[in-house]
Amino acid sequence: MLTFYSDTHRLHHGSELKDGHLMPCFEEPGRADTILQRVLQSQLGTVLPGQAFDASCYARVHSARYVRFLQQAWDEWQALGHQHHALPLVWPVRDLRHDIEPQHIDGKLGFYAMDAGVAITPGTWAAVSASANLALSGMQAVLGGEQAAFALCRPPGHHAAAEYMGGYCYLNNAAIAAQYARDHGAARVAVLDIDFHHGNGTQSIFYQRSDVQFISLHGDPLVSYPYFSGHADETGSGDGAGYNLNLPLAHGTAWDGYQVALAHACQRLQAYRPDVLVVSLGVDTFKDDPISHFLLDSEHYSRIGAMLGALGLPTLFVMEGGYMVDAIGSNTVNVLAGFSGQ
Ligand code: Q9C
Ligand code: ZN
Repeated sequence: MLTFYSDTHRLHHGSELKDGHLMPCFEEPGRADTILQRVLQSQLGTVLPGQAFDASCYARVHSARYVRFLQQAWDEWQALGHQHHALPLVWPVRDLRHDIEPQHIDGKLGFYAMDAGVAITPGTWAAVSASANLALSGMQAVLGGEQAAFALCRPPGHHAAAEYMGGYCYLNNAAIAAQYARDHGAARVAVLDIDFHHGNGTQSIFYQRSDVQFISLHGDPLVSYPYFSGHADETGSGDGAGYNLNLPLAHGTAWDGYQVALAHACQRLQAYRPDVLVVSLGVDTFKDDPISHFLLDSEHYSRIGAMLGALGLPTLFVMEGGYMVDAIGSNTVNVLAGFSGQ
């Protein structure tokens, strides 16, 4: 399997609030390093740098003004004399105004964010655009005839929607790749999201569409981030009615429960008959993950890979979360090797 990787991810490492203290984010450069190392060690296949794509490819799923905001946010922040990372601190919840974009950067940060896990740093735009380009490069390879590819994206993407960032995500790499497939000949695309957290951004982007099916297995939002999205009654609307499937799972779900839900997801994927499958691959379902609550063990990732491989679909894997840095390399590669029957 081809892997697409770029060192540019290193330019971004945000800060987040932990117990009231500003700390380096769990989502950190060492994550991609560990995964790359394991890809190389296990001889999964060739590692390629990916290529540049125009920001207009991102604007097929994000609004143009949101992409412009991401591109310019650091400069606007720095122009006010700030040196440390910018973080959103005020949000237009419920009856506050959503219809007027603020001019001040403090207002824009809240306007375009769902939480405070998305610092803007000097290298954020370089890193997030390089990350999206890896997903696009991977999709290009799959459309070109590769049975599967792995986009080693960092920062991740699945919490980012058309006009907001959140949960360490800025550009929605999986959605950008899925849309690219639609724009280049695929009639139907499915996105299967197996990150521990609900892929609210991807769901939101495709919620009213029948040409992209979205299926997510995740921690029940009653007790897990992102809390405000991911319930089973979110099934799509308009043309998209019936094309969104959420499988929220209880706190403490282990392989026996997980496997049943994944088998159900696979049945629904088969029934949809997509031309291409995008897998939002998070390994924060691991038993020792520091911010999640499932109990999967390393061998289960091989089983997940085998179940996905049995679908026989051209597949792009897009890296999402996973924070137990010592284990995410082997767990990720177990999925990919399991898929390939290795
Ligand atoms: N104390 C992804 O896995 N914060 N994002 C959780 C932990 C947000 C995770 C709080 C977690 C976002 C891509
Ligand atoms: Zn996650």
